[in-house]
Amino acid sequence: MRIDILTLFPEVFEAYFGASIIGRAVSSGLVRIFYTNFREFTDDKHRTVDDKPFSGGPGMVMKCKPVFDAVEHVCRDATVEVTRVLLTPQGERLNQRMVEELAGTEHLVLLCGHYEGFDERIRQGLGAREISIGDYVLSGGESAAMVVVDAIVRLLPGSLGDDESAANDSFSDGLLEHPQYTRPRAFRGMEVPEVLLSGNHAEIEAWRRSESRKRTMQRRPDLLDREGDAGASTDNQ
Ligand code: 9D3
Repeated sequence: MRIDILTLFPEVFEAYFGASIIGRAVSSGLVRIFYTNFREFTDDKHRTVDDKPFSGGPGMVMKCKPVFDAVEHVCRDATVEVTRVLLTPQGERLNQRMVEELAGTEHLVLLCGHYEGFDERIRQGLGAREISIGDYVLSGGESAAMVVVDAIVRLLPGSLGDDESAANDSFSDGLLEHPQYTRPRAFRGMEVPEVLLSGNHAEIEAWRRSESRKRTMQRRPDLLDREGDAGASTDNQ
């Protein structure tokens, strides 16, 4: 899979994408990630990527030209279908079903905005899918792009070690994860539940399922409402 990240701040991706699961996926060639700075596609002395909104108002707006040119640049040799994603607070809210869809694409272009947003003609002309990662205000699309890439890359076959298998993930069965413990058996007076020390695997499994349900009921009843529906495990997160 190829991922292009278009941004004014390419350097912010280095540390996170160099480490852990993503770093390993990049090193092993499972995913290639390229960074392109919109500023490379300006031609004025000040390398201007933003401008004042027509008819006034607060903030600045990302200009069309550097954005269109950057997208065309990274798509120029594409032999496969390219999926374009605009990260914006007005987008469709990201969930695991969308992540799975994106993980199935061959070439993804992620556009990170800054300032108050993109000139509307970027939405119009680019044929991009618009994605938000949730209902809170970020200062730009970069951290959202990291979230999207992280969620995608761990789904790529061969990305996770056997110990990290995605099949057991909280959201793949639509319930929150059960409590987990490691040594020691007692810490500051807090004990590990007896059942987990019993060695009775059927009983342990039943305990875990019941704890999962209890925790989901308390914290995320919205997830339980959809259980049994087609696609319940993924389309509501
Ligand atoms: C005052 C209007 N604001 C819209 C809510 C302006 C605005 C705030 C923050 C415009 C852009 C941004 C920067 N945010 C993103 O680029 C962004 C984002 C987010 O803020 N929340 C959740 N998902 C995303 S994806 C990109």
